[in-house]
Amino acid sequence: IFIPTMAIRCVARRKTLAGLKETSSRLLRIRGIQTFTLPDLPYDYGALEPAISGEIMQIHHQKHHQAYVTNYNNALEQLDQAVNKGDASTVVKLQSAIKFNGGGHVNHSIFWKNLAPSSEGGGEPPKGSLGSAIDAHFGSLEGLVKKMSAEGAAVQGSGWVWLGLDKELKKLVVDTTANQDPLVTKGGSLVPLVGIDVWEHAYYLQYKNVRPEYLKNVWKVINWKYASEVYEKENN
Ligand code: MN3
Repeated sequence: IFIPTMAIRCVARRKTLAGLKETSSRLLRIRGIQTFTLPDLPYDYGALEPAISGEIMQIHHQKHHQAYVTNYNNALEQLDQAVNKGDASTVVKLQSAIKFNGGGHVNHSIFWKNLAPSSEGGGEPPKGSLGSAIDAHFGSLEGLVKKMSAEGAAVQGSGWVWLGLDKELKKLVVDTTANQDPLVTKGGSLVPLVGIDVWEHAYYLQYKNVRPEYLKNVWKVINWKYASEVYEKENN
């Protein structure tokens, strides 16, 4: 009599557990976690040559950026589960992976738009209000390029150098960030106009350890038209 009762209890408990699992996964599907996808490049991998090689662009986009997207989505899925379980400690633990991989996705999505083949206007100096603002803040475009190249070369380890607009102060700023920190980590009113990736993976295959040489050539494919559009939209 004892043994069958145990067996029935076990089956009943298993059913309840299975039921719970099913319910929670259905809830997850209903809530539908928003995932991110790798954006297409607006040009061919080889289109930025000779400034940036096709090999660098392909690996940078398909491997590096894809890894940030994949790891960001994984971290967000884990965050969703931790929040649902009320696991406060795991929620906090996930923050660094979210900042790093989410920042990597945000920054690279901007970076691809900051570049353009010279046949499509890459390297052509900015006109209009951004051009005037650059002259007013940095003396000339040459002055800005010199400043950003020097600050980008001086970033220790991996990071980014940025031209940004401070929306509150209505002025242009040059700043750097470490790792994959987006510009907004330096101030909530900062909007990125041009971000240059100074991680080794952005230049090493072509320029080896000579980061200043990469920073000299990258300006030949900077998309000032895109930066001008963002500036005109945000500077109001
Ligand atoms: Mn990169």
